[in-house]
Amino acid sequence: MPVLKTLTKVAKQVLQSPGCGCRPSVIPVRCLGVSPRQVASDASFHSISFSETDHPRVLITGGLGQLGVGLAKLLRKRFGKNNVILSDIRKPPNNVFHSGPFIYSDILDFKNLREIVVNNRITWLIHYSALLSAVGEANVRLARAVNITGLHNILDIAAEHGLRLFVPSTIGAFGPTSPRDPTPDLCVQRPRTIYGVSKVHAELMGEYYHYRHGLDFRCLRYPGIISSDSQPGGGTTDYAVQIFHDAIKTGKFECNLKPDTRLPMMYIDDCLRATLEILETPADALSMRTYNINAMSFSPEELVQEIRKHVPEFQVTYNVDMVKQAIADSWPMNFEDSNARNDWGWKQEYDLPELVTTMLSFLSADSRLAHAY
Ligand code: AKB
Repeated sequence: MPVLKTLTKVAKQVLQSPGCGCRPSVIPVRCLGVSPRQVASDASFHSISFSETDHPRVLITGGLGQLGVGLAKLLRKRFGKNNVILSDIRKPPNNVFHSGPFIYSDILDFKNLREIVVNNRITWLIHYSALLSAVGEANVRLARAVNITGLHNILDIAAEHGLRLFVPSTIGAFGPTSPRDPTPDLCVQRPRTIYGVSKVHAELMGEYYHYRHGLDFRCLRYPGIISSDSQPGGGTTDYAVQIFHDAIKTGKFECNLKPDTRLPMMYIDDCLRATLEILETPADALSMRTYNINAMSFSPEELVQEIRKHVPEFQVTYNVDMVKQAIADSWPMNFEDSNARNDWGWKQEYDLPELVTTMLSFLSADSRLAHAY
């Protein structure tokens, strides 16, 4: 057969291979010349036999952000303390350092990452390192490096070592030309932030590696996440976390979004449970690789009203941050997540009243403790 015909046949087979997440149809990554780093050593192509009954060995990148410590806690309960390694480039606080394995890992350093994966026999990689929407706009170069170049390292390592890879995406992966109320899984995605662009890139690259190389890529588009014991860093939805701290500490809050800015939101426990659930779902139950997940949707004025049911004297003023407002105005107001509900039974436990009660009771218990010492 002429060379061109053979190549066309191989390409067709690859493009048509089912997206089942299993590895047999995989053409070894090194043959495809995806990355020169991947031909460096044959030793890195030994296949890892990971049976579903074994506990996974998990690495979490960006572990000191809003979600890493909470996810590590949940996964350690399920898979054992020493099977879940948190990593970051920052120094961990004492409680994190003493709660389980923690190591330094820089996602921009390919060799460092590969060494960690090999030495610790990692089988699942949760990739939380990223610059969020508002901070990304203030530092586009760094956001591009961390969110795009860093992701390329993660994808290559995950493909090379047969890892299950989870990368979060976000409501920020949509833009002003997407349907906003509700936003379905599949629609126009033209975000206007570097964060959003990098997340669409991550969704597409992960799916491409899945269909082309059999990478077990899994992705959830998170709403704004609200947590009591960890702070977000540089997002547009951060107001919905800070408002609880200020309500408890000072009874006053200055909001940087307009009162009627409606965005999808979720309590951290639901977010972490959804993440574990999609990671544990058998590959053949997943009809897609990137899912919206939804829990609730509210505006600052609706959140304030709910908080006032518990803190009646709570005072709120509005001082709009134009950058954040423009970002929020381009994002979904409501998320459509029927695929997640149908494919793997996703269901949130927290609605707005439950979220507010939980946040206020956690934070007031914390502040009572702080005053007691
Ligand atoms: C942000 O506001 O940038 C994040 C997000 C919604 O992805 N919290």
